[in-house]
Amino acid sequence: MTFDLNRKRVWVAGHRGMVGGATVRRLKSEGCEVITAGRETVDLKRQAEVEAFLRDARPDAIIMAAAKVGGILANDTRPAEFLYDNIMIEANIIAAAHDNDVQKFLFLGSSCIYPKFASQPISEDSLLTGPLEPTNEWYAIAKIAGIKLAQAYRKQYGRDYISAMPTNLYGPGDNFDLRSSHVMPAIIRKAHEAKIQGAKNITVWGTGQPRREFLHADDCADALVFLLKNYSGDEHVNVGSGEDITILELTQLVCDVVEFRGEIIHDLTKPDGTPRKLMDANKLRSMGWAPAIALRNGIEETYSWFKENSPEAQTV
Ligand code: GFB
Repeated sequence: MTFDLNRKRVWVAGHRGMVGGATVRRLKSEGCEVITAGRETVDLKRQAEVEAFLRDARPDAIIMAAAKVGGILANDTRPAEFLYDNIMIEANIIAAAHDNDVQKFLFLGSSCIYPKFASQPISEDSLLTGPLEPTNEWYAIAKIAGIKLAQAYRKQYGRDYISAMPTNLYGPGDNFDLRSSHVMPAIIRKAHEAKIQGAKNITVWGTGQPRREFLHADDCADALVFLLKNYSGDEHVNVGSGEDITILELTQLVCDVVEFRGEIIHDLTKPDGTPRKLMDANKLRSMGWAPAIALRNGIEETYSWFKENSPEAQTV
C-alpha cells in the first residue's frame, strides 16, 4: 500500500455525479472522512472559490470525479463547454491541491483520450500517437491536459498525483436525458418508454456497429479507491471490464432486460463516433484488481434504479 486511507480526509469532487456518488459509497468502508461540496458551496470553474474551499477543507487526498460529461451528441454540439469547463475545473483543483499540500490526488480521464484508430485493446502508451475522434476531441484534449497537469506536478514538485482512465461507465445515478446522455441510459429509457407506450419500435443512433466496453460505476469506484491506495506512478492507468459489444448487441440486451420485444430502427443521421475503444486493462489487473459486476446484472440493477428514482421514468 502506498497511501493509507485510514483517518484521512478525502474530498470527492463531483459527488453528485454517477461516479462521484459511487465513490462516496465505496469510501464508507475505508475508515476515512469523506468531504463533499455542492455547486452552491464552491463553483469549480472559479479559481478563487476552489482555493478558498481547499484552504478551509484541508483534505489529505482528492478524487476528482467532477467534470462536464455527456454522450456523443452533447460532446459534438457543445465543444466550448466541454473544453473550457473541464480545463478550468481540473486546473483549478490540481493547482490548489498543490498549494494546500494535498498528499494524494487522483485524476479521472476517459477512454476517448486515445487516438480514433488506436490498435485494440488500447494500451496506456497509445496516448498521443494519432488523431482523436472528432466528435469528442474537445473533451479529450481537456482530459489529456488534466493527465499532463498531474504528471507535471509530480515531475516538478514530487507530488503523488496520479490518473485513472475509465472506459464507458453506466449505473445508478446516470443521466437519462436523451439530449445529453450516453448510450446506455438512452437505450434503457427508450426501451422502457416504448414498452409502457406499446410502441412497435425504438430508434438507436448510428449504424449500431461501433463497439463499446461498459463498466459499472461501482466497479469503477472500487478501482479508483484501489489505485488511490496502491498506485503511485507517472503513467495513467486504464480501468476497464476487458470486454466490448456492438451498440446493436447492447440494445438487444437492454431490450431483453426491459422486456421490450419491438423492432430496432437506426437513425443514420446521428454519428457513430469511434469504431471501437476496448481498453487494455492488464496493468490494473496485474496489480490485483478485477471488476465484479457482470454486464447483464449491472443493466438489471440500473433499470430498477431508473424506474424507482429517475424523474424521466415517472413522466412516461
Ligand atoms: O455513449 P455514447 O454517447 O458515447 O455513444 P461515445 C456510444 C455509441 O452509441 C455511438 C450510439 O455510436 C452512438 O451513436 N448510440 C445509439 C447512442 N443510440 C444512442 C442514443 O440514443 N444516445 C447516445 N448517446 N448514443 C463518449 C464521448 O463517446 O463517450 C465522451 O463523447 C466520453 O467524450 C464518453 O468519452 C465515455 O462512446 O461515442
